[in-house]
Amino acid sequence: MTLIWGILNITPDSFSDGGRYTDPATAIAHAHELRAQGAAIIDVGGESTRPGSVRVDPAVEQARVVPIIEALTDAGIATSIDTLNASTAVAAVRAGTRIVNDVSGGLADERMLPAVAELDADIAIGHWRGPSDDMYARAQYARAAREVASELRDRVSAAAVAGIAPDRIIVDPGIGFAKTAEQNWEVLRGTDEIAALGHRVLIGTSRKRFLVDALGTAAPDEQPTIPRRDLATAVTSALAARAGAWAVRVHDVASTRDALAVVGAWDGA
Ligand code: PMM
Repeated sequence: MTLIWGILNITPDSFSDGGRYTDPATAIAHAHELRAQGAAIIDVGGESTRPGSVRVDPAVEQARVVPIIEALTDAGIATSIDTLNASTAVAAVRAGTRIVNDVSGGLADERMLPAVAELDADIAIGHWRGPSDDMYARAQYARAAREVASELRDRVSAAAVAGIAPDRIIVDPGIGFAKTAEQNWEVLRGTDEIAALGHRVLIGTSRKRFLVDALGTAAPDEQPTIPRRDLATAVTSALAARAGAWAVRVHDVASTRDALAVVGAWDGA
């Protein structure tokens, strides 16, 4: 059964939920809600990676995430830490997190992989070609799924060289990171090539721009609203589950939980 990671962005500027959970009590309440809806892991982030976002001081990032992780750990809720910074990964694991989610796969901070090797933690390695502020300039592929798998393999090797055990590694094709809409679909279509790396596969499509492009507009003046993005997310998450994803990372846990339940019924699980 594919697991659900519920997103908790404690940032003023994430693209779909920026500013909603900057108050700790609100953030903790939202995590409990995501958990009750079926999230196995709450993915806590204190720095936005949205296109064009600017970097945050790691001290600011840690001040945002550490108290939340401590509170969720005390409440028995499993978390991951969505960060590019080794120092934040270390602080989060000390506060109780068991999974480091680095969308750059250790490329943004050269201390990340050696730091994780020292910790009692898993790592999700994302496919990444450079910082968010100019990542679309790097969206050049001849065969997107194959190149993403091959570049992920390089990062998995780097993690192994740093001393991270293979069964600690999760791979993520980084949907939306240095990829055009068509390239995102091509990578999703090639999920089996990512799974062939032999690690657990995590996929995050939630509310991303390429879904809006696929939906189009129903009426000339109709904007792609959050509920429409969440429906598209539930469908892509169900398809990712069929393609072998170990987990999907989403904002709206309830809709994806229902979609995964339908997949399970179809499969006779
Ligand atoms: N996408 C975002 C942030 N973190 N982590 C993983 N592992 N995979 C992703 O695709 C991913 C991520 C950007 O989305 P957000 O701003 O809505 O959190």
